[in-house]
Amino acid sequence: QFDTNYASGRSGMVHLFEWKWDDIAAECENFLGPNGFAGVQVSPVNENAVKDSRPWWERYQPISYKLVTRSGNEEQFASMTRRCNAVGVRIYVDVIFNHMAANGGTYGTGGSTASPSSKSYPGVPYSSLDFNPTCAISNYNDANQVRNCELVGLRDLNQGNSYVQEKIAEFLNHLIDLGVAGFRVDAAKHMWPADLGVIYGRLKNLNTDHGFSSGSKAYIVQEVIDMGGEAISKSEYTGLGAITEFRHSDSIGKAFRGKDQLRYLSNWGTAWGFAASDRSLVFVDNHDNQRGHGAGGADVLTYKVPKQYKMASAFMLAHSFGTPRVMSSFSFSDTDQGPPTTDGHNIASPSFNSDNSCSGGWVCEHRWRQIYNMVAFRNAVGSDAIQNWWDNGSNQIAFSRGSRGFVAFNNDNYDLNSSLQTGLPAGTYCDVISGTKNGSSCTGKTVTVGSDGRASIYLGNSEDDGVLAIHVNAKL
Ligand code: ARE
Ligand code: CA
Repeated sequence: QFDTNYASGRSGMVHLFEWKWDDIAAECENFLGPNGFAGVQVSPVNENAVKDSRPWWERYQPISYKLVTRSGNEEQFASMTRRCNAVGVRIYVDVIFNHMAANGGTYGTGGSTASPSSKSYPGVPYSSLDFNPTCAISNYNDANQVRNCELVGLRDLNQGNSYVQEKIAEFLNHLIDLGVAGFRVDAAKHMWPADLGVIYGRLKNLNTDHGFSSGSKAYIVQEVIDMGGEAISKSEYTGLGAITEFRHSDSIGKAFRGKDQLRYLSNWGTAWGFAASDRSLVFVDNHDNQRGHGAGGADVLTYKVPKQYKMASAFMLAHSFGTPRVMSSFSFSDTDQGPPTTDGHNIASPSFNSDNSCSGGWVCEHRWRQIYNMVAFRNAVGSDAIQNWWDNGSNQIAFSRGSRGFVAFNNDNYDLNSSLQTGLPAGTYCDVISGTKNGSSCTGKTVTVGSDGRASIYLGNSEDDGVLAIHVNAKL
């Protein structure tokens, strides 16, 4: 099912990677709700194996379906969904049911014990009968192996088994009862589409007590990495729901790193090999490929390359293609490193600076003006089509969204200085990249649109941000 269940007038999902439930609830009320964000992808909610060094990836090793993790317990989770839904922000849970913890994962964040070496997880309970025979995935050209063997040693559940199906459906339905709007299905590529169909078919409608209209179904985005050249293709999954479109991450990274000219982005979308717009969850980076895990490779842009990252994020949010997800990271130098903690174990809360940005080890890309103001841009332009495409024949491009918004990019090593058709009504607009509209004034650059819709657009190549954006709600 691929309707996001967003509240009307909102867009933009943010992945608050490793945040605690209480902090997410406050973020919905204080920042995401007021700034027009539509949803939050949260880190895994169910009990995971505790690893001594507390790496971020321990959360991808389930021990049971009890809702106790370093992010909080069930009561805190329930309070978060209630508080976020109350301000129009939906919650999407990263659910892991391809596998259980690998060898070494003997106790969990909720106090359960397990014996992965004998495939015993009493917290569910699962026994060896519920798993596929032990074998390792080494060949992605063999679909049977990818689905029936173990991903990096993680004990592989058999989703064809009716008891396993029942336990998974119970887990997901419990989350639906608690008010979630959908799921990110981890490692979906490693499960048979037919088995997923059975499991999704058992899901309840969303909980109307949380403001969902009756008959609403969970949004499902399946993690299927398909860069081409392997046995498994995303088209096997797009009938069931949306997929994570990794080619978008790869292509947008290459473009804004200057490995592809920006003028080629004029046909951005399925012509680039992406799945259909409503089946594509799109992102610049995700929690894996920002640190060299998963797929996307060296060209993926992250917060570590801020100018290009902001340009790529602005392009993704300004463009009509796909359902965009903004990554919100903690800063890291070591790729295994977990989130900021108070004592090596308990996750620390973010703190906030007067310019909205975060401190305390949290990067909070979603609190960068250039990013949250583009969520507002996206909400302002709605479903208006891309029009007035312009490029200079290389890396300067611009387009409008109907007559509601206009955006320009300069990735050349010389200034952009042109009179361009913005599609907008005459008036003076605040550039929401260099500043913010504040009452009747603008803290950044202004752009004057003439009665013919044209404006003189200047974007110096040495400016902090290589993008300029104006929209009808930022008219002065
Ligand atoms: C950790 C250790 C391993 C150890 C294992 C078991 O790092 O050394 O063997 O534990 O003890 C995350 C981390 C893993 C971590 C795991 C469990 O990334 O490093 O293992 O948690 O703690 C494939 C999958 C795709 C997967 C990526 C990472 O297809 O589903 O690999 N992504 C999801 C999550 C991850 C998570 C898991 C799955 C597991 O987003 O965060 O792993 O739940 C080609 C293929 C891709 C393949 C890619 C990389 O591109 O097309 O399909 O992605 O190569 O192999
Ligand atoms: Ca599997």
